[in-house]
Amino acid sequence: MKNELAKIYANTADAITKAETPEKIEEIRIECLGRKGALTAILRALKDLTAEERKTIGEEANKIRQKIESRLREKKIELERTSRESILKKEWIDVTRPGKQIKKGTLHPITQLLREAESIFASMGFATIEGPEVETEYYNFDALNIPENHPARDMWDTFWLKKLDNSEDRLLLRTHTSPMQIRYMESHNPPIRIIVPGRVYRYEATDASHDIQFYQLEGLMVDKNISIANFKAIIRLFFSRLFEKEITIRLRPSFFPFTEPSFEVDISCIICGQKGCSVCKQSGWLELAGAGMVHPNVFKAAGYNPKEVQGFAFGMGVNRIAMMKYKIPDIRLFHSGDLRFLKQF
Ligand code: YSA
Repeated sequence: MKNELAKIYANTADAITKAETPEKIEEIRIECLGRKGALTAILRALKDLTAEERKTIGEEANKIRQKIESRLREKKIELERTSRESILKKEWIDVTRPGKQIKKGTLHPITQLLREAESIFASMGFATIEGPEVETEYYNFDALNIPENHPARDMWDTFWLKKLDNSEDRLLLRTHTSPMQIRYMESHNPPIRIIVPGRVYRYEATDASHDIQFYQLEGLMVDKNISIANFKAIIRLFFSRLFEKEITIRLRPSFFPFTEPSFEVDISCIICGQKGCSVCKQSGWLELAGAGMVHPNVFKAAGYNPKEVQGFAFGMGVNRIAMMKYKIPDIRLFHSGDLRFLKQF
């Protein structure tokens, strides 16, 4: 038995020396000292020996067990330390290394222009509100004094939508931001000073200055004594601040069913300084908005008494203003998704 004990110790010590992981150490411990381990078997067999043998073999077996236990402990500590070190080595991060530069995107030119426009109007006391892009026929046309079969509807042909319920009103993609004049006046009393930026849709052929979806910026000011002079002052100040230079305004007579009188708003050409160029078609003027004094029928539709209030309204084509400001030659570039275009802003 003594020989057997010496063999068990030699084999186990050898295995411990060669072990490379803490898991291997546990395996060796079970093989030697576990319930069915080699040394455990010898300790169990002691009872069958004589008293004399039991004493000497027992003492020897216990000594070997203690030695093996202490070698297992030491080796396990050593292996755990080295494996921690190797993990640290593997996962080491050089915190002083310069990071990878994350490419920053930029705001779309239309968003940039709208933010600037909103802040200029806010400085003149105008609140910014938004409205639905899916509109009813009533708000887009009827309430704006454009009844069914009115020839003005041809100017604003659009995309009609299928109705989801049994409501009377037909649905469409709004052709302008003007419906928000009615919606806002229905739920607010004068004085009113609002702008309504938003996307609008038209069913028409596209070219360099016409798209089927674009942005408009509606404006509405209503109070007791509002005149065209107020409009002219505000719009001139707006364009001068936006283009960062003195701008001259020209109001040209026009027609909109929801304003009386109505006019187109031209600004002095900022590209050529009114000398004449291809952008202003040699005229020295650029048309950027439609406007007018709010029609009495529009006030009536919104529940106001037209004898008590007056106001002006306007609708600017935001894309065309952005084209002027950033010198963009084709309106379709805004929706092209072309990064070479977008990266310039
Ligand atoms: C008029 C009077 C008011 O009291 C209030 C608003 C208005 C404007 C009116 N609602 C309207 O939509 N007029 S408009 O059809 O002439 O469009 C206004 C501006 O939108 C134009 O001056 C132009 O700058 C732009 N626009 C029109 N069609 C466009 C377009 N921009 C790009 N693509 C198109 N297809």
